[in-house]
This record gives sequence, structure tokens and C-alpha cells, in this order.
Amino acid sequence: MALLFYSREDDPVAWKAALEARLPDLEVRIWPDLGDPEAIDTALVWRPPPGLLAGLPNLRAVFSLGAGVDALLADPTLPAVPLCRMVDPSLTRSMSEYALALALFYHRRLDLYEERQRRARWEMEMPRPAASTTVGVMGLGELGADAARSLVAHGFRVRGWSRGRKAIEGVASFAGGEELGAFLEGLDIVICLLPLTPETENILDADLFARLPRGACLVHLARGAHLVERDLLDAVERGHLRGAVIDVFREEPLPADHPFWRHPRIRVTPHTASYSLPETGAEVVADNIRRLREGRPLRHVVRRERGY
Ligand code: NDP
Ligand code: OXD
Repeated sequence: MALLFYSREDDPVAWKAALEARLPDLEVRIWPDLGDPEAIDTALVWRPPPGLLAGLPNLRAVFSLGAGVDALLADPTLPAVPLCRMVDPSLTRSMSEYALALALFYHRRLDLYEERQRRARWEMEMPRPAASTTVGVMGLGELGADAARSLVAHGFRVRGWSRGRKAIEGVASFAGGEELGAFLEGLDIVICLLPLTPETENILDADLFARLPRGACLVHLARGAHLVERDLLDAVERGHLRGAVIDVFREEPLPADHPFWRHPRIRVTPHTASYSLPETGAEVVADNIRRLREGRPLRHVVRRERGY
């Protein structure tokens, strides 16, 4: 049996080689060269066109190249086979690195110096210790928990918000909608690492921004549809938020005429916070294929009823 690989963004040749090195008997077929669809029993995909997977009659499992599976779950024709998301050390480390880098960007006031440089102003601010900055991480899953640990290790004061309460050393845990207000109160920097579900869509809105103190910064690394873009523009323009770094957008690539591109206090990065390397990600997929073959439970299976 064969695995179908589909991604417009990942290198199919590198993934094929990494998978075949681990499972020499696995035939990897790269879209659009499907061959006989009946011979395909697994698929490794990133944002496949709706209906593609439904055309594989003998599919037994779908493996996502991404940690977030919102786009897959939005396909009403997605076959009712186990869907496993990507949980991979390289993905986790690169996300934590990005979250830490951006927390440091605001903590060390690099946004202020950028602006002063444009006006040739030599004016320094006395650096403050990391412990004087409170960073809140929304979502304490594989990525959020590791990011929170990196922030703690650097010395920041760290809070985390999730559905259930967590015990992560050095992280104050807040759980559920009823504790969101207390989580947000007094944050200097909020980092969003939530999955996109019906409950979290549009969560970064005027109401949430109003619960942050004046001068807080947003680092949004999760999904475009979490953010109400108009509300962010308004909060930044009124000076309620000091600034934002946004990595994910409702429309990707971000259209050239989008106001975020040219806003002096909104920084845009092209959905680049984190990625899975074939060298490590292929091992995660190969492990699940071995489990599937041997009838053992798969790892990182998405719970469809909760959407992540
Ligand atoms: P996980 O599924 O491991 O973690 C999700 C976390 O969010 C959990 O802590 C969960 O709480 C919490 N959560 C879910 N729903 C709610 C809710 N309604 N209220 C409060 N907390 C909630 O996901 P990952 O950490 O692996 O990934 C997170 C997201 O990061 C992905 O879904 C994707 O959108 C994004 N991402 C972005 C990338 C980029 O390059 N920009 C790269 C990779 C991922 P609990 O633990 O209690 O269930
Ligand atoms: C992911 C992503 O979900 O890259 O892994 O956004």
C-alpha cells in the first residue's frame, strides 16, 4: 500500500526520502501522481483541496503536516478515519524560539528604537530585568507549554490560559472562560497559540483587547481567524495596544493592499513561526504508520468533537 503526499509548501522530495529511509517498503506518491487511488491507505497532507482525501476509497489514516488541523476539519468530505496532527520536536522548538524572540523584542523595546531610528533620535531606555515583564500564553498545548517553559527559563513572569488547568513549573495557570479576565489583567505581552475551533474563532477582539492594560503587545502565532483585524487596528491606533506581531492571517498570502503591511506598529511575518523538518517529522509519521500496520493505537489523534 502507498502513502499520498500533498503540500504546496513543503518539499515533497525531502519528505519522500525521509519517509522511505525509515520505512523502505513504503511507497510514497507525490500529488498529482496518484496512480491507482485504491492502493493508497495513508496520506500526509498540508491544506489539501477539499474532496481529495474522499477520493481515496481504502484510506486508513490521515497525517497532518501541520499541528493545526482546522483546514482539514473544515472539509465536510474528510473521511471518518483517524486524523493525526503533527507533534514534532523541531516544530515545537522553532515555535518556542519565535515566541521568545518576539517577547524579547517588546521587552527590550526594539519597536521603540526602530521608530526612533526613523527620526534619528539617540535616546536610550534603561533596560529592565525580564522578571518585570509579564507574558501570557493563550493555549498551553504542545507548543504553548514549551513556549511558556522557554519564557520562564529566560526569567519572564509567565501565565498560561487553557481549557483545563495545567501544572507547569513557573507558569501561573488560568483555565476556562471564567478565568480569562484574570489571565489578561496586567499582561505586558500576550502570545496566542490556540487551535482554531468554533470556540476560539474571533477570540482576539475588541472585548479581549479592552481587558488588557494600556500599552500591552500582541504576538499572534496561531490562526488568522482568531483575530478580528478591524478591532486590532482600532486598538493600536487608539494607543491602547502598543503594537502587534502577526504571523497568521485570514487570507494567506496577505494581500498587498492589506493595511497591516504598512502600519508602523503592526509587524507582519509570513506564517513562518514554526515548521516541521522532514528529518524529525518523518520519524513521527513513520512511527504512526508502524503502529497502524501492527494494530497499535496511533499517537496525536485529533479529537474531532472538540476540534483539536
Ligand atoms: P494543542 O492541541 O497541543 O494545544 C491546544 C491548547 O489550546 C491546549 O492547551 C488547549 O487546552 C487550549 N485550548 C483549546 N481550546 C481552548 C479554549 N476554548 N479555551 C482555552 N484554551 C483552549 O495544539 P498545539 O500547541 O500543537 O498547536 C496550537 C496551534 O498553533 C495550532 O492549532 C496552530 O493553529 C498553531 N500553529 C501555528 C504555526 C505557525 O507557524 N504560525 C505552526 C504550528 C502551529 P487543554 O490543554 O486544556 O485542552
Ligand atoms: C501548523 C502550521 O499548524 O504550520 O503546523 O501552522
